[in-house]
Amino acid sequence: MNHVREDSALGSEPFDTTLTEAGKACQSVAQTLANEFGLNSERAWVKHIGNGHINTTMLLQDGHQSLVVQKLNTKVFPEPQQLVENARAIEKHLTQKALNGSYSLAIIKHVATHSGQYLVQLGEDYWRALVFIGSSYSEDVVASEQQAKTAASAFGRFSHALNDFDARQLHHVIPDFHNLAMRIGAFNEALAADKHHRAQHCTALIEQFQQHFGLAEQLQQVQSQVPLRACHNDTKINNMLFSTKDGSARAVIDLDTCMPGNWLFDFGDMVRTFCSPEEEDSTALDKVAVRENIFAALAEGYIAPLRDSITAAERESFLLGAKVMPFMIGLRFLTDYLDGDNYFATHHSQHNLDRAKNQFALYRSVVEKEPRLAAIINAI
Ligand code: ADP
Ligand code: GN1
Ligand code: MG
Repeated sequence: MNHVREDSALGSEPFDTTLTEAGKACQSVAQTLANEFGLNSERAWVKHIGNGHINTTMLLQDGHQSLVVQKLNTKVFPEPQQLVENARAIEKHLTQKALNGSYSLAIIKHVATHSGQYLVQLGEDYWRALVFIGSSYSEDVVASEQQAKTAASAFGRFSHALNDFDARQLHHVIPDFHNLAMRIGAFNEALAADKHHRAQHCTALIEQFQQHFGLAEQLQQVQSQVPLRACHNDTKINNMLFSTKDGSARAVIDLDTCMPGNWLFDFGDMVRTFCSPEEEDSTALDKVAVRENIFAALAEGYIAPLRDSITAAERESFLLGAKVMPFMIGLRFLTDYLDGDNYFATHHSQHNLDRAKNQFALYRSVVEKEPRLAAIINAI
């Protein structure tokens, strides 16, 4: 459980004279951001929160107020302005829904600087601030059927609330984000270059992935039969905040990849991150498998709020999404491993390889259980 108490950063002494160089740099960023976003810079203090792989997320506090501040990863998001415009457009749409009583989750809101900007440039870095959603926690592994249903239902309510949002107004902040054929192309390039001579350490895994590249064609065919939707595109379990009071859903967060897409990807990413009893970088591959009871709870939770708008072809596409997501994210981890770990945050040199093996094991489990999982969806 990634649990951030509102007073947790105050446990550290703000003006510790033994600060390391990195600590001093953090302290100076804290003071500048506090100034920009209207906190008391004399008392400002930051601490890292969350387990995201892309941005650097911190809690900024001054003893009275708390804000989430994020340094945006500009290698991944080369146009941070567009990312903020997308997230703010969704924020406005959801706020409207909340006002007319049709959206009850908390909404991720951007905070403006005193001069009305939503991005602060410090050197080459871009920072933004979000309202801190207190009394909440995120999870990296789903603990129960109830939790799966709660989280999936919240993602379903989010998808439903975006049903009348014109997806075409969103910038393509990462073009081809869920284009498997393009991801296979990127993998082939990384493998041909093999810049770090790492392919020799994973020949068997490379072959296993290669044997299933036909999935890309299957996906293209199914995509031509389902509607284009405004999608979240990163519905992993730690992009959901739960209430510390009663475990109910507080908010859908991390709206950075909201773009036009298909619901099969949002469904599939939930299967990828809810169903395994192991974290996505676990090396206990014998334990990596789809928990069918969790799958059933998430399918029920997600489909219920969409019941009036989902098409038959879309419902049928969900199982393909459940296969594609672990396969595609696994392939992206493997590509990054071959490429020298330039994209995802890693903690050791095998990290992306461990994740790729884990995701392939999960993909295999979805394939093995396909008839039973299809029956579960059909029964809803
Ligand atoms: P990343 O893009 O790196 O995944 P996220 O936006 O998902 O970054 O944030 C990382 C983590 O920080 C989340 O999993 C959550 O635990 C915490 N977090 C992010 N935004 C908020 C918020 N507004 N309120 C409370 N916690 C948050
Ligand atoms: C990244 O930002 P985060 O950690 O929620 C990635 C997703 C992957 C995920 C794998 C912008 O998500 O696409 O599915 O890691 N986000 C981006 O855990 O690439
Ligand atoms: Mg995230």
